[in-house]
Amino acid sequence: MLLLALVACESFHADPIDTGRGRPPRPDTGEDSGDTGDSGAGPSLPLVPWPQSVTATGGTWTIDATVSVGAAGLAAREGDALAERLRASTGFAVPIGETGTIQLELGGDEPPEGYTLDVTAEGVTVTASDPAGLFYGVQTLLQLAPAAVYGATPAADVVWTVPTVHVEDAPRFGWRGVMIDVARHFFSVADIERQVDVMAAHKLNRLHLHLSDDQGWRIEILSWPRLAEVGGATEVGGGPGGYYTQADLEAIIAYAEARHVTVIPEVDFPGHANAALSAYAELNESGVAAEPYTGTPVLSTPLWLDGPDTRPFVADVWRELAALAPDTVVHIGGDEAVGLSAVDYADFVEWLEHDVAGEGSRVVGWDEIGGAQLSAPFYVQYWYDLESARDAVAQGGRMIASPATHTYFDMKQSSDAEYGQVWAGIVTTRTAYVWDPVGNGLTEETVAGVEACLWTEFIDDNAKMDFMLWPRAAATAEVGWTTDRVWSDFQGRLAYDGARLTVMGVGYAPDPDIDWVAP
Ligand code: TNX
Repeated sequence: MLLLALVACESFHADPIDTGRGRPPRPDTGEDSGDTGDSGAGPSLPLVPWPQSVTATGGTWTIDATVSVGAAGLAAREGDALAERLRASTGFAVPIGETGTIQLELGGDEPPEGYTLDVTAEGVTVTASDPAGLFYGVQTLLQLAPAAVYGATPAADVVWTVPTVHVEDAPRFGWRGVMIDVARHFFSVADIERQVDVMAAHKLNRLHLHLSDDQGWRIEILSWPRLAEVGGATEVGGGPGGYYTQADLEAIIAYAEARHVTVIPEVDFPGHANAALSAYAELNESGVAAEPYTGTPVLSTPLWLDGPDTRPFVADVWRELAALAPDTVVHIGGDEAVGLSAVDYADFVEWLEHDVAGEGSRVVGWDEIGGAQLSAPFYVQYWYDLESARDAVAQGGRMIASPATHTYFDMKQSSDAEYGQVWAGIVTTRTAYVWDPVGNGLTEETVAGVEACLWTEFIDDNAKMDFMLWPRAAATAEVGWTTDRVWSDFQGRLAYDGARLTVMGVGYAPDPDIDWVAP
């Protein structure tokens, strides 16, 4: 079964550029949902993702020069971030102390990441049981304010009116991710942190970095320095590539963590290993280092599994990577190991999961890992082969839903788009929104969440990254957060998200389904 999936991948990837041929339609995990037609009612409030429960109470509160933030103890970090945002955009002093006109309180009984937000004519209270909940309450408050609140410098002539509301909110899923492939094209620390800001404003909380592939190796490994030095020195198209030092990755992790985004690093083995093979001759059966690969079609050169240095090498890489991200899940890759037998593939994945990662450590693997014998806890990331993903879930894994047909944002958004893939179809904002990760035997409990994936064979700068990620990742954010969804309602609210994205400097794709609002 695994082999069949690999064969299907290989034949498909033999012709990956925009033909749309040769690809069997893949099942989604669930039925279409979130589309009950046009409700006719415009959005009451411009919130994305939509909270679980919102009551508009009909009044207004205004942020003015008297605004202050109250936040103590563990809430202080969230308070500081809010005060900083308000200072930057409004120019007000925004003092922070124990009490303020915006009060952030821990100690509520809200679920994890949940919050209660009250905006009254007098001021604002956010309560939560954890700092992430406070952070999300603050994000909702910011979305209720004029979009200029996201500005980097004080906006003149803005009346900072906020509607009064009572919001009770918590996410449907704990895993609301975006994957960025920094291997096919390299993106700097600043480029990544910029996307983290936009993600966090949409309550997305996982940043999965695809750090190695055939075309490049992007993370410094001290015990195997040529990986970064040689494997990192190229990318698709033959550009200079680049890599993160370990300090760089630690900086990204800290930046993201301050915004309640957990970084999930991935080194992709046993397939997609050409960059590693180009850095070290001894990892090749021929004894000669592989030629660097800079093409766009998926190559997926596998590791030489019988090589005497191969497993020690993989174990070293794993150890260093896991040490960089000590409290989180590490992604072991495992996709498209073209040319390996199902037995050899399973043997490698089992060794990596059992012997290297070790009991109790949480790993994620692409859906092909369902062909191995795995031990929970682990996650399986469904992108293509639902049967294999289900095999993994049957072994106690939880699923991260990334069906290519709805979450692969390297797909074109219209047939006349200048660049992008089409093998999983045209993925419009509506396509990214109208699906559900639960269904077809997968329950709310077995699904950990959702992840949007940005493969970068055709994406080589920030303008393209913005255009491909936004607004589609906002749709993913709502799929991951909101239980009851209605496309026509989202359409209306997303229009206002356009104003926010513009203020944040994000060049989003102006999907013609949306009546975009200017800031
Ligand atoms: C499949 S998804 C891949 C990637 C490609 C992508 C292009 C997955 C686990 N493998 O290597 O970049 O398709 O759409």
